[in-house]
Formats: sequence, structure tokens, C-alpha cells
Amino acid sequence: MDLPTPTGSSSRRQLLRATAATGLAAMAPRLAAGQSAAASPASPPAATATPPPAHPLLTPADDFYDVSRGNPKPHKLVGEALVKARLTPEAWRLEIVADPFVSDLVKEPASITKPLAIADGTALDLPALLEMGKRHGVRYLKAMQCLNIPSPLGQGLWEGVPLRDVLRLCGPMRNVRRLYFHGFHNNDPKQLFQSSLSYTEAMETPPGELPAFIAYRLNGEPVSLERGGPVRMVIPWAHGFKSIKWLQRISLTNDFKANDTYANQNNDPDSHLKTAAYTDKCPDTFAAGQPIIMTGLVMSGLSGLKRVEYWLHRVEPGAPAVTQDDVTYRAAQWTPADLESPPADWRQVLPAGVAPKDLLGFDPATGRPLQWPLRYSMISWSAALKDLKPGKYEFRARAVDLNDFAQPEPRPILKSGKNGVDAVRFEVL
Ligand SMILES: Nc1nc2c(c(=O)[nH]1)N[C@H]1C(S)=C(S)[C@@H](COP(=O)(O)O)O[C@H]1N2
Ligand SMILES: [Mo]
Repeated sequence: MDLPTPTGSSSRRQLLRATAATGLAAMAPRLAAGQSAAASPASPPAATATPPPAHPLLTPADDFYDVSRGNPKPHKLVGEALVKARLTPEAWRLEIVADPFVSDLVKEPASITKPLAIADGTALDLPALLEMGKRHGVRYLKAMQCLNIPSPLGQGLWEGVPLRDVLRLCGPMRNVRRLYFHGFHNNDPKQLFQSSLSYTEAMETPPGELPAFIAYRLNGEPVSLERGGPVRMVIPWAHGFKSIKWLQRISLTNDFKANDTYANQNNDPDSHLKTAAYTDKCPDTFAAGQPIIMTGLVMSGLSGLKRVEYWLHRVEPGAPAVTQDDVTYRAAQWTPADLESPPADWRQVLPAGVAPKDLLGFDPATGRPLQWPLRYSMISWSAALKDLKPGKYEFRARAVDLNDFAQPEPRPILKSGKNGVDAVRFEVL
């Protein structure tokens, strides 16, 4: 079993983005990454006109790049099969049970006072979860990214109930060190796809951080079947494999190992989203004399974002290819790129009826983001290249985190998240 086959509308999203600039959009104020939006001076005049962001802040649910296992894939089920899979809003149930697991090392199994089980009618249904949402509901912007795909899958406004509040329904517990969770997998053990968190990660949310939660809305709509609805796990800090779709069952266990299905494929099951810039495809050729706008996305991962910077160099005929950390690479001059500013009017971005002050990560008084970009979210960047003489060029963009580590540092281990610095080549004619 290897990486699940990505399907979906990636080609639509990854349409050529770099453009020869004509009639650029209105001037926009800039805000340095990591700077507090609330503390920024009132609209400093921008030095140059910036183009509109290359990517929307909210990705339409259908435009997410889909990464799903299963045969048939759960979101392809219809009619009675969908009801039997409990993937309609009426049929959906969440079980929370104790795992009897013991081993040479783990002497005592987990136990919980009030399991939620289908057999005795105590499993959580959607109306009960939505009711909990009225008191405990959270909303935030978060990008989804697969550990194994070198580009984010999409970004949404997710809504749901923190896992910690749902777990408290089960009363006092003993010997619970982790929880496993999985979605519908055609009742076939070979298709099981599960992920896990430590009990601490699920129950204790540090101030200002985003909680693990059980999501039922995306971009103001019920989570679609393709995006893992009716109900999906969302783990804000983690790669997509922890955000289990078609959530059905949480199993509380005394097994202390991160027994995620993804770990079996040599992936780091404790990976966090990485701060990294990703460059959009660009045309192979540009006409000399026209400015060129390179674009992409940057993810603010665990270590935050200070800036995006780029390096453009001419590829002289016969020159050897540049490789990461060779002499040419180490001597590179990197130039800061422009970052998308926070929207002046969030109502243009958010679904109707959702105010920015209701979102985690925003100041409840001013409705402004407390940091920019928001942690575990992504924004567009752009770089205007001017006066390029005819010739062949290589362009690279990289993120620098709040600890001054430049991508792919600090963790250039591809099995904890693809964050390589890729080169884009083009020719000016
Ligand atoms: N039940 C289930 N949940 C799943 C998966 C899956 O195959 N089955 N794939 C995971 C992986 S590896 C990723 S990257 C994300 C992708 O989410 P998306 O398809 O909504 O973009 O879903 C995760 N949740
Ligand atoms: Mo993934």
C-alpha cells in the first residue's frame, strides 16, 4: 500500500499562474509576516502596485485536491449503501469506546465510565453534536496538506466541536494514553485508515493555539461527502493524514505508540505542518521587456513565517545544474517577495453570517487576525521580475521561519512533510 491516488481538480487549481503583468490591481498595504495586524500603522503607502492574490483565501470545497483511500471510495457510495455506511446526516453516528489492548509492556487496558456505542443506542448523532456546537463550537481557517504531496491541498473555514469537549461525554477514564480514530473503510480491515493523538494533545489546548476538533461545516456549508462529511476530524497542526474523513469511531487506548496507518509507510506520525513556500507553475517563455509576476502559496507551519524570499539567476549556456547547498546555491542572493495582506474587509472572504471576531486566531474586539499569516494557514506570495534580458532563467522561492531557518530547514526530512525548494525554469525571448 502506498500513497493514495490523488484525484480531483488539481489541474484547475494549478493552472498557470505567473503572468506578464498588465494593468495591475490597486495599491494594497503590506504587512510583514509575524507582525501583529492589530498593531500595524494605518495603511502605509505601498511602494509598488501589487497584483491580486493568486489564490483565494478560502478554497471552494470541490476544488480541494482529494486524497482518499478505499475501494470503492466512501464518497462514491450512493443510496442505501450510503445509509448503511452511516454517511448520511441522519444515519451518522460516532462511537467512543475503550480499547482492550494489553501487551508485555502495557499491563492494564484503558477503561472509560460512559462509552458511546451503537449497540446500546448511546452513540453520538449529528443533532447532538450540532447542539454541543451551540455552546462549544469553534471556527478557524486552516490549510489541508498531505505529508507526501509538495503543495497544499486547499484551505477552508472549518467549524465544529473541540475533541476535548466530546471526550468529556465519556466521564472519568483510566489508563488512557492515546486515542485512535478512524472513518468508514468499507468494513474491510485491509482498508482501515486510522490516526492517533496523545490524550494530552486532545485534552489540553495551549492558550492561543487551535484545538483538535470534530468538524461538521466547511466554508459555511455542511462538510460535503467528498471532503469527509457528514463529520470529519480536523487536527490543525498536523498533515492531512490525522484529519480523518467520514469519522465513525474513536478508540481510547493505553497503547502509547503512535499507531497511525501513515506511520506504516515510513512517514513521521508526529510531523507538524511545515513553514514552506510553494511556487506555482509558470509559462515556459516570456517576451522580453514585459514584467513577469511569479506567484505561489506559503504555509505558516509550527515555526511561523517571517518572510518569503526568492532567488533568480540566469542559466548560462553550458553551466552545470545548481543543486541544493552547492557553491552557487550558498552564494545566492535572496530577495524578499510580496506577501498577501490580510483582507481589508473579511466579510468579502467569509461565508455570510460569519464575523471575523468569531474565529479563533482573531482579536474578538477588533476582528483582526492576531498574527499574519494565521498559524496553520496559507496565503499567496508574489514576486515581480523586471528588465530581464533574453536568456534562460531559474527561479526559486523559500520561506524563512520565525527562528530564521530558511526552507527546507529545520527539518529537511521528506518523510515528515514535503518542503523542498523547487526550481522553476523559463526563458525570456
Ligand atoms: N477516512 C479517511 N480519511 C482520510 C484519508 C483517507 O484515505 N481516508 N486520507 C487522509 C489524507 S492522507 C489526507 S492528505 C487528507 C486529504 O484531505 P482532502 O481529501 O479533504 O483534501 O485526508 C485524510 N483523511
Ligand atoms: Mo496525506
